[in-house]
Amino acid sequence: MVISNKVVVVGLGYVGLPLALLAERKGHKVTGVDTDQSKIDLLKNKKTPFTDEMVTDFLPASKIELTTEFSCVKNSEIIIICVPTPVYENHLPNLELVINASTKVAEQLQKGQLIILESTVNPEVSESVVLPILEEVSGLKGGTDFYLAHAPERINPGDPKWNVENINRVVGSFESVGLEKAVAFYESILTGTVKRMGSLKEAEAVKVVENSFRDINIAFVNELARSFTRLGIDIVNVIDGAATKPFAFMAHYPGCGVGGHCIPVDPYYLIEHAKKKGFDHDFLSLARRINNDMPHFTVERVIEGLNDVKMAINGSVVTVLGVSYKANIDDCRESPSFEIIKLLKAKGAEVRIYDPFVERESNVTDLESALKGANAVVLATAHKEFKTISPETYTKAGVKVMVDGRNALPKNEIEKAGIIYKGIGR
Ligand code: SAJ
Repeated sequence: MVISNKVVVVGLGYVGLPLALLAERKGHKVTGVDTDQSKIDLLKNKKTPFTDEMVTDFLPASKIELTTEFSCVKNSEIIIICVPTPVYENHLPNLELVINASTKVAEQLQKGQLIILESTVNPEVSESVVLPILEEVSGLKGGTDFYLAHAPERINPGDPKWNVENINRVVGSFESVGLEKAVAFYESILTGTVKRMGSLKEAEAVKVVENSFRDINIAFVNELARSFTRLGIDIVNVIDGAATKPFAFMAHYPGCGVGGHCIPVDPYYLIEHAKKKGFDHDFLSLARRINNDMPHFTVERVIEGLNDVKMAINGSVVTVLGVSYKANIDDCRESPSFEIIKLLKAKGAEVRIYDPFVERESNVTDLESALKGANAVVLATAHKEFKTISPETYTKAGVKVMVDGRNALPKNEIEKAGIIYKGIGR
């Protein structure tokens, strides 16, 4: 059954924009709302402030309405909130954008409308923060006058295989009418499956659990990397070996740190929420500490490498290649590169920064000037361009030490070129 709804998507970032374009392609009448006028102007000119294949493919032909005004909510049927939920310095969840968006939507709320929150939040936010705002500001009753569901976003930036259309989703609500309306909407746009959860809290918990699962697994191999450095065992080879086991093992790989707007953030939502209920997630907190300490371990590797060539880090020129939090995208939120740069500078190094995807954070404009005269190089992001640099390029530039923060480079070839190689666990 083909359904066509009037849909408003609030927040046109990595999550909202691909979703808005997909809903349009599947026959819905879509309006995109964003409070950032410059982003709206950019999108009206068919440009996007970030890299995403689906957006690049479908934005040019799209006819979605684009506005900063929430008045469009009035005559819509489904409103989907996709605003960021970062953490404060103390890692507590920052719900300001969710609260602002919910309030603006509530001011326009009409009977019969369905609101779906896609932003990642800790359990209970939908029912204890969003629902009360919607009811108090609109004067309407949730579950009878309007409906609320939570469908945590699962966008994976830069993933060539999994996209907003084919990724399976979960949906939860506090009553069955809203749940079924939300399930019907997602089933009308997705080729992936849609799983009904038992409550708003269960749907919220799915997201923080799946990302905490990833964080603890990365922490596991990061701890192994530090241990195997002392044991003289190549952790990457060992993980690849373990990965030949066809069941009960899922490979994760050590690195110079864990960045992004999901993995290093979402576990804190669970940690802080459970703490308020009297439970301390010792294990999740330890995993966060292990992962947050990888930039420090990476800088230790720089110091060791320079020591091997009888140089001090103080006064050395160290080039950091990569600021994005993961390869071949321009997103540098929570990137470990920033901590690595800070630690290197604190040790007295002159730090050069080069990332072809993130010019605004680079202090050199090309690879040649990034490498020329550098004593040591840290590969912090495994961008395609960096993986094809020949060892000779480094030796010609005078580089003595290579710290491979993503274990992405040919260790033997680099060592054969007479450069000290330090990996993360190899
Ligand atoms: N990282 C490691 N070792 C690993 C995997 C990742 O150090 O084995 C680091 C990355 O370098 C990066 C950070 O962790 O700095 C996060 O990497 P990520 O691959 O998890 O990328 P994200 O943040 O884009 O995570 C998304 C998440 N998707 C959603 O939240 C919707 C996550 O749930 C996915 O598991 C992940 O993509 C994925 O599988 O690629």
